[in-house]
Amino acid sequence: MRDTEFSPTTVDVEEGETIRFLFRNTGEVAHEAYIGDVEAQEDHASEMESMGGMDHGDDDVLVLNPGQVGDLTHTFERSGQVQVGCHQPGHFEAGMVLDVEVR
Ligand SMILES: [Cu+2]
Repeated sequence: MRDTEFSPTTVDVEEGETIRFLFRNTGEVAHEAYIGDVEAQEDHASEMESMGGMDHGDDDVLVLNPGQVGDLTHTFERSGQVQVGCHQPGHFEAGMVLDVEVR
């Protein structure tokens, strides 16, 4: 995670594959990683707004402060487009998204 992008910005996975994503926040502000399809990203964005930037009780989300390291494990059940988005205010809109192509 950088301010404000993921590196890399795309990754290919196989349908049915379980991936452990390792994140390191090398930026100077907090960043988030939320795994979901495009619709889920929109739902999560409005959830974040209504909850004042907090999201609890979701397994597929991680927030890292500058310098922190963390991981998320996710199984990609279906082929298609999935995204890992950062929904700290303005980041997703600025293009802070990792596109996951499930083949
Ligand atoms: Cu961010």
